[in-house]
Amino acid sequence: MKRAHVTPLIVASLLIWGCTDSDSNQAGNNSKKFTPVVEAAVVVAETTMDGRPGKTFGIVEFEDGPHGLIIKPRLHGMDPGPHAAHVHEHPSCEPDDEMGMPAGAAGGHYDPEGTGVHAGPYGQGHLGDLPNLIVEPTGMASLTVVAPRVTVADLKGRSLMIHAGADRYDSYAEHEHGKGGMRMYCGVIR
Ligand SMILES: [Cu+2]
Repeated sequence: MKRAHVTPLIVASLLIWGCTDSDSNQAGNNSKKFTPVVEAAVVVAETTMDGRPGKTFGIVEFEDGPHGLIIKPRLHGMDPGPHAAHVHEHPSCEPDDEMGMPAGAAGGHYDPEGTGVHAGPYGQGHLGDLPNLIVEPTGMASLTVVAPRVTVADLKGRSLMIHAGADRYDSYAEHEHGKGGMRMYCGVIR
């Protein structure tokens, strides 16, 4: 009995897959609206304290989707685990010598409405709060995520910051623990 239930499900899935594939091929011939478009991309580099360009790890692509900003990392050679990711307000990954902070010139989290609240991508605080970037044990990050409140237009002329640790979206915690800690990787979004 179990087999009789499972087999039609597999067949149905294959049929749906087949339809989708042929639909998108047709759309590709007749219309541009189904063609995937990279609307912005940023090269991600290691932050440094001497201002010299750090090692690069690949790119992150962005596009506007029906449910928000689609974020597609194409990165390798990174530290495995979850990393906090934010849009920071200034287009610079230069260090702040006075604060002794790598990528300090990027400023704080992009917060055009001045909420002062670090509430994550689904909250009502910083617009620049993005989902954590997941780096696999191999050092590769390729998992696509969506940030529902932000658009490609918000990103241009700012920076993408990827921190050493995970983001707990805690406004009240010290930056080192609640928001990902050190500014480890950075790229200017043009
Ligand atoms: Cu940040």
